[in-house]
Formats: sequence, structure tokens, C-alpha cells
Amino acid sequence: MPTYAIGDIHGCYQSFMRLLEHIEFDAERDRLWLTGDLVNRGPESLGMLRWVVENQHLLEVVLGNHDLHMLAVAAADRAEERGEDFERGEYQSMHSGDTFDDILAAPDRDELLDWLGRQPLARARGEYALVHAALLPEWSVEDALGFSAEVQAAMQAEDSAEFLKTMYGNEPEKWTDELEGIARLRAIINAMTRLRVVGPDGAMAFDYSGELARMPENRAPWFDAPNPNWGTHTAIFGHWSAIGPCVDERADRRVICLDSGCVWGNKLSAMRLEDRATFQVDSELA
Ligand SMILES: [Mn+2]
Repeated sequence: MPTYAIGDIHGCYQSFMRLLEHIEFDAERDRLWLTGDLVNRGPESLGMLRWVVENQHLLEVVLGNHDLHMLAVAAADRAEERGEDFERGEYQSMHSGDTFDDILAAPDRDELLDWLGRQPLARARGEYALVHAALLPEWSVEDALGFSAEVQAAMQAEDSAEFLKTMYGNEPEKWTDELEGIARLRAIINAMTRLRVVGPDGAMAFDYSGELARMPENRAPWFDAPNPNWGTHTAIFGHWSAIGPCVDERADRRVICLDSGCVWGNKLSAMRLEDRATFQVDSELA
């Protein structure tokens, strides 16, 4: 059963449809792995999310930072609609440039958001792990799946709007197994949905999103740490549009980045995992 991993779509539904044509996607035979950030910034978040929910039996997806942002705004909307005495967090409103208002206003909003909100931050199948942004070197893939489940439990809880209000912030910058509560969940979310680079001591940093060739001296890609515990698997990720698509395979770690900046007018990329064949279409926004 061929599996095609596809990078960040960001509501570029037309590009996604053309990519499916290009790979000659066959629903009887093929499956999709999506790196997250299905929605926001692009033109058709609603169409994209509806396609994914309708075709959920054909695919697996992990949540990206934009998916979480929309879920946080939607949770605040819904808490207010229920008449709860809920105070919106700084990040629980739409920002300029956000384009998921079509989803929030859709008649099938609740079905779509409930499905999306049940998706994990990390997945694994066979020799592959899937995450939107990064895995930390301390984490085995099994650890990562457990941490993703911890975040899922918080998102399914009654007071998820309160949790989603507190998930933003760059601290703590380093992982320890002793982290608890919101600091622990935030570290998991930051690594899995936001991280690109780390400092000299491995601290998570959120101040560089450019090309590898221009990396500042005191920064390194998250996947450069030697002998990571997740290195038993090939990590497939998106989020870093300046470096995708790329494959970096070393003795102790293998990564595949598939975000190639479709929403910035570049390309949407897919990789067939069985033979590493790469497929691309030009962005509808080019
Ligand atoms: Mn992202």
C-alpha cells in the first residue's frame, strides 16, 4: 500500500487537488500522511478540512501550530456561545492574515473542529514517525506518542478552552521528564508544532526560520543532535518551508522535511515513502 507524505497545505486546496492528480492518487490503493497545518494563511481552509474529514479513512494527519491556533480560537468562540464566563487569552482571537473564518462560520463547523481536535501531534508507523515540527533528542518515538497523548487528553477535557489559552509562550526552553502541568504540555507543543532550531545547549529557540546555509553560529537544526533517541525511526516533518523538500539521512538519524512553502507561492510536495520518489506541483498562489 503506497504511502505519500505531503507537506504543509495551509488551505491551498487547489494545489492539493493537483498534487493528487500528479501522483495519480488511487483511493483503492494509496494512503496519505499529512504533516499538519492543513488550514490558515491560504485561500480554502474550509474546502481543505472538509476533504480531509470526508476522506479520513485514506489518511493520517498530525496537528500543526496553525491547526492548534484555529482550535484555540474556536474553543473560545464555543465557550462564549455556551454562555460560559470565559475570558479570551491574548492568542485566542483571529490575527491579521488568518483565513480560517470560513471554517468558524460553516454549518458543519462542530463536526470539522471536533475531528481535527482529536488528531495527535505525533504518529508512528513501521520505520516512520510523523510530526509537524520536531522531536527532541531525549525522546524515543514511543515517548513522543505518549506525550502527544497527554496533549490530546488536555484538548479533550471539559476546560480545554482554558488549556488552549495557556498553551502559548516560549518557556520552558529545555525538556526534563520532571516537567508538570502546563509547562510540560507547552514544552511538548512547542517542540512538536513550532520548533526549528536549538541553541548551543540544546535549548529550544524560536528566532530563526531561514535556510540551513545562513544558520546563525549559535543555532543548529533540531535534527542535528547526535544519536537522538528517536533515531530508530525516520522522522517526517513540515513547518520549515525554507528547507523543504529535503532528505537528510545519516547513520544515527534520518529526517524528511516536506514543507516547501506552497502558501508562500512556491511548491506543494509529496514523497512516496516506499521508494522516496518526490512529486511537486506549483502553488496556486504562484
Ligand atoms: Mn507550521
